[in-house]
Amino acid sequence: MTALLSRRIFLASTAALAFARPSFAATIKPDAKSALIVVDVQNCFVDGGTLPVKGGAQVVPVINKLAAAFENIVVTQDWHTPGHASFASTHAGKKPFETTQMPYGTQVLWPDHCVQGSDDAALLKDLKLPTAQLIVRKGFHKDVDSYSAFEEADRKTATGLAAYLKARGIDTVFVTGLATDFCVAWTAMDARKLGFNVYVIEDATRGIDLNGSLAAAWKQMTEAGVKRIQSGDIA
Ligand code: VGL
Ligand code: ZN
Repeated sequence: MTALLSRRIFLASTAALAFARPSFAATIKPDAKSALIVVDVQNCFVDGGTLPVKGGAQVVPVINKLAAAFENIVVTQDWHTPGHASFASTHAGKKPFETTQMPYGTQVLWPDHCVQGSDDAALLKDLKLPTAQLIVRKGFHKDVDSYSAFEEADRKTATGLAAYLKARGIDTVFVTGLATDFCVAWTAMDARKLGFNVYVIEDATRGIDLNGSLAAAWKQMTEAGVKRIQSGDIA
């Protein structure tokens, strides 16, 4: 073997070592039956918006990068009427972050947010998902909230997302976006209930954490079989 050739082999193997992933790091490769769900990455949920989630905008570069690994991408938007039932201002004497009883159960009351057609309800302009195929809007019935992208808070009215995904042969969803403990968690839990394999990509989400809601959401999701992963786990 010439000195030059052996040096080449040496360089090539060092390079291979440098780029090899440690064998214990499981990589997950989304396939044609997988969809990335990007929940509510809207102006309302970041600094300057009406219901800002701490660090909300930080999910954008993570999600933009993840998108390259997915053939199927669905985006959601919280899309409320003016005077929506989930707004504290709709209920006399109520303040944001208090609760009220609705026919469908306890409702957290929020500041007015994500009103249909407003700049506040627009997707973040830095979110770059040119290959996204569907935008699901939710929470547009004045008297019913919808944290989940699948089913409204009355637990009866479907958004149509499950039927869409099933019609397209999708069996696995990777949930990202805002907020971890509300719309992301409810979307992930409903996806499990509907029979999908479900991953939540933690570093592509941020939580509101109202009275311990973030830890509670992770506990519920984990118990329901939702897999908690990081963006680096995706090939
Ligand atoms: C959300 C509170 C109210 C969310 C939406 O996207 O997590 N949270 N509306
Ligand atoms: Zn909302």
